[in-house]
Amino acid sequence: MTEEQLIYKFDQFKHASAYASHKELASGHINDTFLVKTKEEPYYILQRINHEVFKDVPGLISNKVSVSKHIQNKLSHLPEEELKRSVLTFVPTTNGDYYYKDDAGNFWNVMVYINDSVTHEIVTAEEVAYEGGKLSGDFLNLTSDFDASVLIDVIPKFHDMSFRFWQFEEALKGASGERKERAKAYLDKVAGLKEEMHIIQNLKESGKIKLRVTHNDTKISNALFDKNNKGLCVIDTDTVMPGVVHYDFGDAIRTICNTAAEDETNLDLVNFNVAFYKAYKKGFLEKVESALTPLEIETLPLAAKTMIFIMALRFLTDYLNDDIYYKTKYPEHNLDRAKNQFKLIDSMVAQMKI
Ligand code: GN1
Ligand code: MG
Repeated sequence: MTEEQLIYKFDQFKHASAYASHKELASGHINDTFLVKTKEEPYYILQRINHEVFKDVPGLISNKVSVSKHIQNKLSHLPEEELKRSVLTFVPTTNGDYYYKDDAGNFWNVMVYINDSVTHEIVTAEEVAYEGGKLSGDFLNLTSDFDASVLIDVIPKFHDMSFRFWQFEEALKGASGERKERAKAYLDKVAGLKEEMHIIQNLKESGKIKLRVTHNDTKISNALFDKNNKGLCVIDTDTVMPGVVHYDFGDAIRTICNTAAEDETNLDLVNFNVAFYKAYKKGFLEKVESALTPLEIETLPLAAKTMIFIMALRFLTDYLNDDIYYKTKYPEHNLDRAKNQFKLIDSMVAQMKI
């Protein structure tokens, strides 16, 4: 895309001052994201939503805009500057929609950029784990009175274990001999964990744990911090939809407690940090404990194991499918991600005795 094309897309939205420059932010695996600097602040985030992955983009936009508005209302007592740093602000187009569909059929949306913020791909300070826990706990807390029935399922069965197993088994049937061979060492592991990895789903289906509004992609790089490690806001609310508390707790732990990046290939560097687990859990429960049942709290360690596993399974499935879902930088990238997550499970199990 040329700069001119990008500016054209950006100019469909009601931004406060003129375009100055942009750069791509390449950390997501699905969408294309750009930081757009304007002549004056605020700056903006321009994003192309991948409509191959997200089949109902207008529904997705409506989900995240209404959840943001709900949180803004709940935080309306805050001074304006603080409010703008505590929740995402979506920018409408000149016709008042919150997305623009271009002639090629791509969907775009714009958010106000939160200045002087940092993200962490890997956590190195316990305080970040604790603050991260407060952020995702507070997200659940602030959305606990949101009417989840108005939300669409942006990706049906997103964290549904049986569905992910079905996709894995289908991928295995169609995989090339070479990829199947390379994935072989992990097949027994997947089979061996199958029953345990369905426990949370079974509790959900039996109604023993309740559905609430969940973020569903709480990896730590989806949280903004200030320069003093204080949590500001959760971002990337594309997958906001009804879910269980375990999804948000588990996916955050998956990334916060990994001593390396999710695609680190030196597995000696991949270990589960128990101190960060405790710090995250403390922050999380401070914000949301009163809304949780004893059963939900009891099953949080299992949630962590389950969410690490589901990502391992999804990466492995995409590898077997010749990388049709996640962006990859080299041919074995998805397999490396899967190996990394399996190592993280081993390290967690060894230390937490789960
Ligand atoms: C994807 O695109 P990104 O990086 O926000 C994925 C998440 C995974 C994550 C792994 C819609 O998120 O479920 O946890 O990669 N999102 C979707 O890093 O599949
Ligand atoms: Mg995401």
